[in-house]
Amino acid sequence: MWTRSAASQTTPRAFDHPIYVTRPLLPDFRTYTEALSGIWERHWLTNKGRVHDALEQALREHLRVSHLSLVSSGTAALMLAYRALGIAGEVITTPLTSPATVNSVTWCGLTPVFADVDPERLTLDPAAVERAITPRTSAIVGVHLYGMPCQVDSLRTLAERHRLRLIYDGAHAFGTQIDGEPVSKFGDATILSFHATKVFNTAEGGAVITEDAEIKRRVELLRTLGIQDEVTVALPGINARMNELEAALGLANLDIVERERLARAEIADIYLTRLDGIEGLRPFKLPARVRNSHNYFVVRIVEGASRLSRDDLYERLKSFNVFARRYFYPLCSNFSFYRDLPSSSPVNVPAANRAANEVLCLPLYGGLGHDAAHQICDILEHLLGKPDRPQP
Ligand code: T4K
Repeated sequence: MWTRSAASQTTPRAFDHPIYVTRPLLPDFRTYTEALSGIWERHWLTNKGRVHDALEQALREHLRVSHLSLVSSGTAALMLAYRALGIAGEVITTPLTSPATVNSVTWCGLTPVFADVDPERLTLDPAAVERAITPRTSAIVGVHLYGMPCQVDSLRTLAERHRLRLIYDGAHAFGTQIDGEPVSKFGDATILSFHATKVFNTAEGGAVITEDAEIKRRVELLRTLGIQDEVTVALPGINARMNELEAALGLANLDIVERERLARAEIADIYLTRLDGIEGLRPFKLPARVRNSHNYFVVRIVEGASRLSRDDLYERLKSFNVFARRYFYPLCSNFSFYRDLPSSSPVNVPAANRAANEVLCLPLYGGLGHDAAHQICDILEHLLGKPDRPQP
């Protein structure tokens, strides 16, 4: 059991260097440069290179999915998925997400319609989705936010009943499983982001996953300008390719990603144990049946119940050199270019508005180390008060 350090009795010390919300996973430098030497020898840099294809295959096996197509980013993956599925008209989605989820809808000439989230899970509330369906609705885009899976059974039933396409933004859910089932098996397609800040990264990159061979075929045409062969352009595609340098980073990172996930799990355990009982601070926990991607460690600072507001805490942490993040504040429905949509009214999305004002992501990455995690807990105790629970 953790015994409180002497440091927490007085003002804890600040870090002597900035501690960010995350730090990209990187392989041993030599491992990466050795992979690069093959690329140099082959003089093959992009357009479905050998390393690219090897990474696709390795990820298919790692994630246990039928089809996985690498692309240049999670945002591109979303756009290609909407296009490949022939989505038109209105798309129901959550406002509590990265701008990528919603802006990609807009970039495809579609109209986002916001539905509220479940107040505890913070993923789309199926009842709110049902209320948002109109004759113009063609798809639902759910986000497995912070690795919390959407209510996949209810959303599937809803999508089938109303003949809607179902797409999941799994940018935070690399390797997430529900009862041992890969989360990317649900829906017509799932997208992943391999941005530097994701638990598995290729610096920039992403993927579209599907069980449907025709969707995969269309995604792969669309990611490469629609070019089928030298004289046939079959679809109005864009350039959303992943290059060999990124794919090589991915292959090397894939070897160490499970070790990283476990190291993050240990840090998450320290946070959970130490922060339990701090007044007004509620850790965001995934159900036991979910295998956690550990992309983020999220707490909610409950308005009125905590000694500091979420925003004051966020600022005070900076004075200790701790740079937590308020993902996803401001809420997408409050952006200047979305707030006039009828579905953006705070009355329509109250749980999302509340969460956007309460959520704080604490630093989480394997290299953070246990001592630093304890030091962050000391700082939080100092700022918010000691846990209200029996002391050892
Ligand atoms: N769907 C969802 C639900 C998403 O969250 C995202 C992306 C997407 C879709 C789209 O995927 P991509 O198209 O991006 O592949 C970051 C990422 O840029 C973004 O990928 C991510 N979500 C979002 C949640 O976070 P910022 O603005 O927070 O990034 P930044 O640069 O402030 O980085 C955060 C911290 O990480 C920094 O304070 C320091 C550290 N860092 C960052 C980078 C890039 C490093 O130490 N090294 C680095 O190279 O957006």
